[in-house]
Amino acid sequence: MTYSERATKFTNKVARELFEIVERKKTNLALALDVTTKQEFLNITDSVGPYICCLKTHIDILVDFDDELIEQLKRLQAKHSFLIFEDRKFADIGNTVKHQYSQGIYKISEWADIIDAHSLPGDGIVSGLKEVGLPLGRGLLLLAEMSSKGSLATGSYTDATVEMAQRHKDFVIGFIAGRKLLMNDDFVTMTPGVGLDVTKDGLGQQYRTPRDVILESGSDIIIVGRGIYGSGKDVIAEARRYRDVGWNAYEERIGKK
Ligand code: UP6
Repeated sequence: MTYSERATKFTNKVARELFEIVERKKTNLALALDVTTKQEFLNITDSVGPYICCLKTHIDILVDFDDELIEQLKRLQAKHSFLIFEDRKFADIGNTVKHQYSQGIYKISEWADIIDAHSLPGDGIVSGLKEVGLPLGRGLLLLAEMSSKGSLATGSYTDATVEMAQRHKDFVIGFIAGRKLLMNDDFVTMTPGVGLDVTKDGLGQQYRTPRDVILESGSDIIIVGRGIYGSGKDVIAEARRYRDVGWNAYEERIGKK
């Protein structure tokens, strides 16, 4: 199915919006922006904004975070039209994650369209996040697999994560995983660990190509970080390159190429 056909199937508003943006901007690229200063964060977001459907943040790595940053980020979101995914990887009991999601310095629920969580603690983590996020129209991804070497999220852990998602279809929009995990098209699959030039970093990250991820493995969205903004890279040229390779792989998958 095409992204726009998929969009109509979702009951969750964020999942629908994500695929509508993908189809409108013709990009299945999410940028993983792991920089540590506001200036770099905003500059790169503004440059790459036209080529992405989603901006993935680790807001807690910014050394100079303040509330103004969130206002500036929202302005860039309105300018370029992308969803914001805070990659917080929640992993605690329901009552704790509820506070981590809505309180503290970052007040993630106020600005992040999408968040993610480990399934490790059991269903309570989803229920806790859902109490905060569902009334706000947000969506949750469960980490069913990880891209790093030696990841323990495999086999029965992955299967149980898929079952957990199916029990919470109103709020869980999909998975962080290396491949499409269910034959039906009810969930979004987003895949990190994507790169065209290198196969690993020095700390356990493993890279696959957009073609492998989208065409061979049936994922929906490629998440690319250092492949775009790594040292010496032209961020706009790289973003266009990943957008093009990702989109071509999709067109090939649906038989348009
Ligand atoms: N990420 C992974 N692998 C996972 C889950 N999340 O790499 O299984 C996240 C990292 C980082 C991004 O936290 O933000 O995706 C990958 O960045 P990179 O392309 O620079 O390696």
